[in-house]
Amino acid sequence: MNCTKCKTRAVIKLPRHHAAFCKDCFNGFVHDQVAKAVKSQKMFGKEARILVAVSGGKDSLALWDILLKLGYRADALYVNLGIGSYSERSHEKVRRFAEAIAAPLGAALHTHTVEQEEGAGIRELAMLVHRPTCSTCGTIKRYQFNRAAIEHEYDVMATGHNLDDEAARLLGNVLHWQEDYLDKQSPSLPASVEGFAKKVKPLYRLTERELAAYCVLNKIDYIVEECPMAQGAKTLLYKEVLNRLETESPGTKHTFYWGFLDRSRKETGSQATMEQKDRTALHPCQTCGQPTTAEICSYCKLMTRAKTPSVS
Ligand code: Q46
Ligand code: ZN
Repeated sequence: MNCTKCKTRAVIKLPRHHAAFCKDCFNGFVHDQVAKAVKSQKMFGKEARILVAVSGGKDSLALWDILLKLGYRADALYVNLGIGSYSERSHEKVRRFAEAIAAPLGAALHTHTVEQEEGAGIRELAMLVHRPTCSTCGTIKRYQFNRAAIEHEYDVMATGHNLDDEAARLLGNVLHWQEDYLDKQSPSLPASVEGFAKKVKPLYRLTERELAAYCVLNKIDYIVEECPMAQGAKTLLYKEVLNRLETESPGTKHTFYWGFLDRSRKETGSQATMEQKDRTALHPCQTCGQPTTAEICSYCKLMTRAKTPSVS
């Protein structure tokens, strides 16, 4: 099997693109896909200061690497959730990447430690507030990423969501006809209100397999296992189903997700109005000042509940 572009020996085959690539041409392909995503979704310009949300997994570390290689000013934030040895190991991967690859390119790593800042690890906090671990985790991560982006004056926050993540999320939203979520499922969410960072997903054109290959070929050491709390999550089932369809019929995931993006772009008028409505309903939280639709934001409510001793 030879590289479709330069005809030397290929190291990876991409059936959905009817192509095979050698290492250099594959890196070029990955970088092109990210550059196209950034341009077509108007994510950020060359001068923007970007904050990448890193977890130690392949997607977020690949994203940080690609943005730096493309010449962007990208720092990162790692949130240590305090999930035993999983968090220790993922933190170590991020630290090593930051020291060996990011720092020499002038990029910095910020770290937020949940046990230190919120007083307990994510599982203990979830038990204290009687909520599922992942929803507690989502509230804390969203809050801390937005806060870090605003406090350190980043123009945009980037996450490592890939095509598999977005297609699985779309499938879940369609299966349950969650129209509100469908309206907000976009690779680029603007910051139309002060105190709310713009959010982008520059990897939405690349699959999990392509990002894993990018890390392996470029010797980016990442944590292979999923967060232990992800076990049994519906998203994993949707990904499995989409992978079966992809094997039978290459290109299914991108036709599904990009078709959705094309259709929602045609309705941008109504979508922009909805977003506007959503954002204008926001005002500063009375406790912390971050944007919220209620008087007190969900993070402050969560922290108040966690600190209030329960009466049994
Ligand atoms: S990190 Fe957090 Fe995920 Fe782990 S606790 Fe759940 S939400 S599974 S992306
Ligand atoms: Zn608040």
